[in-house]
Amino acid sequence: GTAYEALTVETLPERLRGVSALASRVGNDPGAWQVEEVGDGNLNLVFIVSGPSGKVIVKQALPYVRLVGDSWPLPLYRAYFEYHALTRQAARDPGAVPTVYHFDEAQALIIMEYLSPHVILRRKLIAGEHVAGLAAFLGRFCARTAFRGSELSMPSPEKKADVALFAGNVEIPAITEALVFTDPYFDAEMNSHTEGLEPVIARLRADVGLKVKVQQALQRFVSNTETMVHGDLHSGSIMSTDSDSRVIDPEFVQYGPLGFDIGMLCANFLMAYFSQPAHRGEDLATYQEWILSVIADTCSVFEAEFRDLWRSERTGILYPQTLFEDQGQDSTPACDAVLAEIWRDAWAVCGIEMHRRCLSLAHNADFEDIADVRVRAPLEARNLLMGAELIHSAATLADAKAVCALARDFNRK
Ligand code: SR1
Ligand code: MG
Repeated sequence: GTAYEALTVETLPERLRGVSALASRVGNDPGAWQVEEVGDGNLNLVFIVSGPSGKVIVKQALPYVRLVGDSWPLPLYRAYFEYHALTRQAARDPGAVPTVYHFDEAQALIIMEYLSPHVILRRKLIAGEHVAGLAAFLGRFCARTAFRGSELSMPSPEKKADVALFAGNVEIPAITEALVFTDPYFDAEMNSHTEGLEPVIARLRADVGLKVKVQQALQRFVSNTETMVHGDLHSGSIMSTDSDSRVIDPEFVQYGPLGFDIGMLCANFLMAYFSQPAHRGEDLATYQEWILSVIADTCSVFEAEFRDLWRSERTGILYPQTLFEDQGQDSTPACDAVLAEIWRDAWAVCGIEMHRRCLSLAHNADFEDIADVRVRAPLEARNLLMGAELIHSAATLADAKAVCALARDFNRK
């Protein structure tokens, strides 16, 4: 194919005119296409291409980190892994991710379904909007992708081949290893934080026990290839209407711990929760409780779905029926033990994600949109302290309801 070249609004119609997957959905005359670049993430170009017959999304990787500039190169091959992640997620949880129409490896480009009237969930949470069915959708997505991407269900040779395939996605996990698991806990070059947080940050960095627990979580993240994780499942990676949601943007895909995605997801709901006092008026308490209900329900749906899949789809090499059910024995204690490890990993990742979004590179709009730092800092402090509590007590927390109770406590501090 032609050598890679980043698309622009101007060049896209001419360069993609021969792609039938695009023309058949938008219209055959590229002269009639309208192109808008709407990427608001940290890494890629995202175009909406509209024509007389419809709209599609054209997503193209840039050879550098968009947030930082060309001083930080980033391999284009990440689009290849994103494409393969989307196909696996679509198979493991049908309808949960946008349909892919076309992939061009040389151009690091994916053409996919335009979701409408979906918007980024983070914006809805900041605006105080509700999404019906959100917890059920997310709980099922996390459980299905976790279970069906693991040796609980996948044939072992297929799983190993997949682990080997995604092991080629090197630079992207390295971002998570640094920005999420390491940089918050020392004075790293790209860090930034809201003025006023210095005493809290000093407290976190002085806590050797905390750093040990974070390193243990990192060790599991880099060396435990239990399942294919989305790898960046925050509220900016979910698009919703008032009653429908999809998961997007799996370019941080890798094989990792079963509890990684749900842990990161819960962190982003908790940050939405802690930031609400700056965004809401009279409806503050009601809306904060709705966010907590989403956390609790997502986790209970995850657990119910995981147990259901355990009973109905446990066909892999792990905890085989031959060792349990076929001998008239109940495998529930084994499932309980797997879930206990999932939650231990999830709550540690949750706390770590709560730290990195306030301390390292790439903060989130929930807090960043609070212009007055005197308002923002105390809200971020609650979030940071609760994150530390989650990391310390990850192995002993009863359930998501206990996490919600903790959030209410820290929200009052
Ligand atoms: C340099 S990339 C920064 C962050 O953006 C992505 O969305 C991931 O969350 C990553 O950590
Ligand atoms: Mg992203």
